[in-house]
Amino acid sequence: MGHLMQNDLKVALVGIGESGCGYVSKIKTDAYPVKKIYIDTDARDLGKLGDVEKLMLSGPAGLGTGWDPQKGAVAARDNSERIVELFADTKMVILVSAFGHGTGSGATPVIARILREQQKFVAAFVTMPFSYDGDVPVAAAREAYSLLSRECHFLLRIDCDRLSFFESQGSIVEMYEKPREWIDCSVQKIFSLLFSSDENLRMDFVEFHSFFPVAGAPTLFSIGEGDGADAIRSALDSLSACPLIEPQDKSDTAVVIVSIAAFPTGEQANLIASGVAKKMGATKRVRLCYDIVPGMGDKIKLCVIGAIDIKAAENRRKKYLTPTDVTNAMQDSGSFALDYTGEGGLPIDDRGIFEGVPRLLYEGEDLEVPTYIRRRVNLEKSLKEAQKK
Ligand SMILES: Nc1nc2c(ncn2[C@@H]2O[C@H](COP(=O)(O)OP(=O)(O)OP(=O)(O)O)[C@@H](O)[C@H]2O)c(=O)[nH]1
Ligand SMILES: [Mg+2]
Repeated sequence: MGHLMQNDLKVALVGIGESGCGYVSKIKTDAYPVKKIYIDTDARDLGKLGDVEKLMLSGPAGLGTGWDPQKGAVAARDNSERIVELFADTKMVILVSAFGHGTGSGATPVIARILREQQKFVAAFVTMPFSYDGDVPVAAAREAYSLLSRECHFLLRIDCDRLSFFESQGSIVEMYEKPREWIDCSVQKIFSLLFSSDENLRMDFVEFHSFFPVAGAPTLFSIGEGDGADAIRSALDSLSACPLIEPQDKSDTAVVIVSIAAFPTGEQANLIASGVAKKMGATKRVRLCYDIVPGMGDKIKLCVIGAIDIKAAENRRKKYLTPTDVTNAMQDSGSFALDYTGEGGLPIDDRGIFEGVPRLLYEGEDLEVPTYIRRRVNLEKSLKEAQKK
């Protein structure tokens, strides 16, 4: 184990459901004070993981939930005392789950809530299914995400469709590997920030927590790199092309942590800090940490981790909401699941082929969405009426 300054910080890395457990089993944690815990409703899948710390959610007879998130949620709720006990000595919990079927989608938001109520810092890394996984998993994942987003201090959503939009297509097996790789890499970033033996990189947990003080604020996460004479500019530019970043949220970023894999000069550090603030809209605080990797040459890697200013995001989104949506949203404070746009509430995520295209917002309207959808024109009815004339 490396030289640790945060011996008192106990972190649990938790896989939930078959794929969530699979992701966690491959994340290397040997160098850190992190315990892995595996949670599932499927006895056979848990058994395959061998001699590891596990929690079998009793209820669905050890057979999984058969894609039913309701069963996953009930199983987690029924086991809440065991969950509280299991994490009694843990300050920070990182939940990892693949949304779409029953255990991951149903149990994760419930577990997050139980732990948040126990005053834990709750982080979650979740994957959203490919749209070709089918309508039922996609709908289950959206519902789960909306619930989970209220419970986490830090929530990173890895959208499989967005990954395939940004990354070159491979076989199905390769495409399934991509979300796992992104989860691995982003979880490792958090670990190196919290546990690095290098104090230029390491961040005290209290300071880290101060970047994400409340549950419910969306998280920003992006990785970019550049090399050569223009390394900083290309690294900054590539931040916008990272498939983990949600473009519409950038302008409401409150604070960011930037981890830089290279030791910049003072002038370069200034350029990076002001470039990140400009690109990400960091209005309050930019904190640079240096993750020096030998042999980087003239390459610069940036990892930007930030918190979206929930108040600013809510104010901005009010423009796209009907009065009823706003009232509901205000009552439900802490939630940022205000994903409705346009009169009458067209779900933002239902942009069909426009998904993955950055939003082009103008006076409260997303111009990437065709006018007839924005104005809610019933094409069939209009055509019939036109034919009658
Ligand atoms: N990225 C990725 N997704 C997968 C993989 N295997 C399954 N999935 C998707 O992950 C989601 C959750 O699947 P599982 O983890 O098997 O489901 P579960 O949470 O155990 O839920 P139940 O078995 O229904 O109780 C689904 O949308 C699957 O399509 C994989 O290898 N990689
Ligand atoms: Mg399962």
